Amino acid sequence: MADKKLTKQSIGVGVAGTGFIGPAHIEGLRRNGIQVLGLAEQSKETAQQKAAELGVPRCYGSLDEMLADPDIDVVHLATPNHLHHPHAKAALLAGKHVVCEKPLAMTTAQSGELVKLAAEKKLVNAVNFNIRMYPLAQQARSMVQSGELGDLFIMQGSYLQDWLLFPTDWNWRLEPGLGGTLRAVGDIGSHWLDLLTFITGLHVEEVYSDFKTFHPIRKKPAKPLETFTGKILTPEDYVDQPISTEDYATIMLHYENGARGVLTVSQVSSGRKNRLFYEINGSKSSLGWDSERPNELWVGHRTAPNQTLMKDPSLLSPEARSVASYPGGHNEGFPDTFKQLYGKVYNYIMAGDFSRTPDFPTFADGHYEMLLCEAIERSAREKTWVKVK
Ligand code: SOE
Repeated sequence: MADKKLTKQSIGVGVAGTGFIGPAHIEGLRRNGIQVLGLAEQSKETAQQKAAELGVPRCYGSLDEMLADPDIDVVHLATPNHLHHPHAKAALLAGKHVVCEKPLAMTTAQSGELVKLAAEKKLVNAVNFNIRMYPLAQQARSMVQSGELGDLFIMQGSYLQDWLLFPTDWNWRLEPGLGGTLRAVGDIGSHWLDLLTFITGLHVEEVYSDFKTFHPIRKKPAKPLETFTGKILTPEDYVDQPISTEDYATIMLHYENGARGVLTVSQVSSGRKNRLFYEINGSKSSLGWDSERPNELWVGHRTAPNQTLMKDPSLLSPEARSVASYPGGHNEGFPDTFKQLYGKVYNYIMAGDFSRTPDFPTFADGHYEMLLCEAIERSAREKTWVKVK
């Protein structure tokens, strides 16, 4: 692979996992002019069926089969969480660049190992923190970094969903063996925490968290379900399943500059489909953003009227403009963030200079998120402030 000149025409991309998020990876790649060569599933039959549905030329009945294909240069891991570490490790050892879904691993020992291995192998590594790629997330970062907000005082907000509201709602993420011992925090809280660190450049020093599992027993359907599809199932053939992971969390955050934060995360908030909200208050002004209205950024002032900045490339910083493909009034949303993320990752891969600082989230960011989540989980258990390692 080292000698092969990687271009959009020649690069070989393989995607493992075709549930809710694998097809979003495939669409994001194709919108960059990058063709997906193959996809891997748990069995050859499923892989064949999904490859036919998604128009992907090659299919593999296992990750190992995909890794053995010399034409595959980059591997996307869109599999359940417990497979991220073994699959990313195997892909790096096979000399492939890796784009992995979050969380990067099940433990910090595993995520730390992946950071080290990727550096040793000099391979490109990315974690799918796609929310950074909304144009107005990049704009918020530019505004904070250029000092428009002044000193940062307070970061607060929430990430709320309702797809696990009913005790009959089921998904693999509810099983710690597959999803990890953190659920709402690992799945969606991690996006909020990553976004706020991306925008502000500040890391969290210590945390205090409170968790609640409103449904300690859920009804598990007999057949496996893809994410979000449980809402349209008829409730039949369920079995009782004890639940140990959190439906809800509120986390107090002490950031490194003395800024304070508080985040509420829930997967049981009716009406909130997939809403990440944040507000940042600084000594000069404030910013607020809601992922369900992603093309509007609220700017709060004390001595002037508040503003709403609508996404319009002509009004954005160069960084934000680089991830806005359409003129003002032409809304960009969730699928566009995948396109923008892979645009950056593949430009970096094809440019071939891996000494350059990546302009996308890497395994190091995925590992930091794991350290933070570990502290959050410990705090909820021990009911005390916990320092992030
Ligand atoms: C499910 O909760 C999920 O698909 C997350 O895994 C994603 O990261 C988020 O974007 C939407 O919700």
